[in-house]
Amino acid sequence: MQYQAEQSRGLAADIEQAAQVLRDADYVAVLTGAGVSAESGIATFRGAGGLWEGHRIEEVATPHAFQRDPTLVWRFYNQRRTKLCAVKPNPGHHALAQLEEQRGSERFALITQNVDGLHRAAGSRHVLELHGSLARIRCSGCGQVDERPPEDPLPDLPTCDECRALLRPDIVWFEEPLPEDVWTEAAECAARSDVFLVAGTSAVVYPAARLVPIAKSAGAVIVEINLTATEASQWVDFGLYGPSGQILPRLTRWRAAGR
Ligand code: BV8
Ligand code: ZN
Repeated sequence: MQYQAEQSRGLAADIEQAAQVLRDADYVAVLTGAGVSAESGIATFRGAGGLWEGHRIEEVATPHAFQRDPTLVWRFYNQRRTKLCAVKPNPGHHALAQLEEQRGSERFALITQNVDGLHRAAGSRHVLELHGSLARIRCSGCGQVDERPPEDPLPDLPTCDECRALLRPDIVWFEEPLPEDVWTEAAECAARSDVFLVAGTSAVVYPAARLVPIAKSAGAVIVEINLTATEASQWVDFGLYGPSGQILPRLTRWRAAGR
């Protein structure tokens, strides 16, 4: 227990120090990944030994997969949309929404790799969704994008009302470019941050993972919140290791005595 106590005393002191740096920051940017939704019950990508809800990524999350077997891909995405109906934001999502509330969205940016919409559901407003959203679909013919909340069931092969072409999830698959405007804004926010939080991501997917060195080389203090060290850890100043649903509320709510 002694070591455990020491470890938690170390963590408490690290959270306190990081929270002070965060409170004094001019501009804060945050990059989140699947780990911040884990405590809401959503499977992460690499937790299951490379299988994702029983599928290999190449089978369900690339343009070729969609060309090869659109029914399989839609079954996979409809299954994830259905799961979203039963999950809700956890204290980590709420902590980041409150941080934006406290700081104002002109001094804060939330950049997420997640497609589950839980940051918006928790009240975050300035959210840059690098990889799209399960709540939107896009026509593979005319490009029309529509909100289709996960509560709206979609058939196995939904088609466009305008041009009859096959609809696809408005998601960035592997080997597809990120939306230019979203990526550009995310890189600008990282480059102007003086504190950059990186939470719940293994930092293996590019170009999202590049936001950490972009922030670092612009002089930001990097704070990692994760269960373990990651590919981003080489740039980290404060490593806060534990569940993000417990650490983020402590990090954003901490107040020095008398303040
Ligand atoms: C691009 C949508 C170029 C899908 C996603 C060959 C050809 C082309 C490109 C490539 C190539 N080889 C490699 C690449 C680049 C590729 C890439 O990076 N591959 C990786 C796998 C090596 N990138 C791309 O393809 C990107 N596009 O490069 O285009 C281009 C340019 C011009 C023209 C044409 C092409 C597109 C990448 C986007 C892919 N789409 N999502 C969907 O969701 O359905 S990415 C997918 O991975 C999710 O968005 C996910 O968020 C993201 C990253 O994963 P993480 O979020 O980090 O999740 P992971 O499970 O890995 O980790 C979870 C972490 O949480 C862990 O660290 C764990 O410890 C922690 N954790 C768990 N529980 C908790 C916790 N932490 C705290 N608390 C907890 N409770
Ligand atoms: Zn269309």
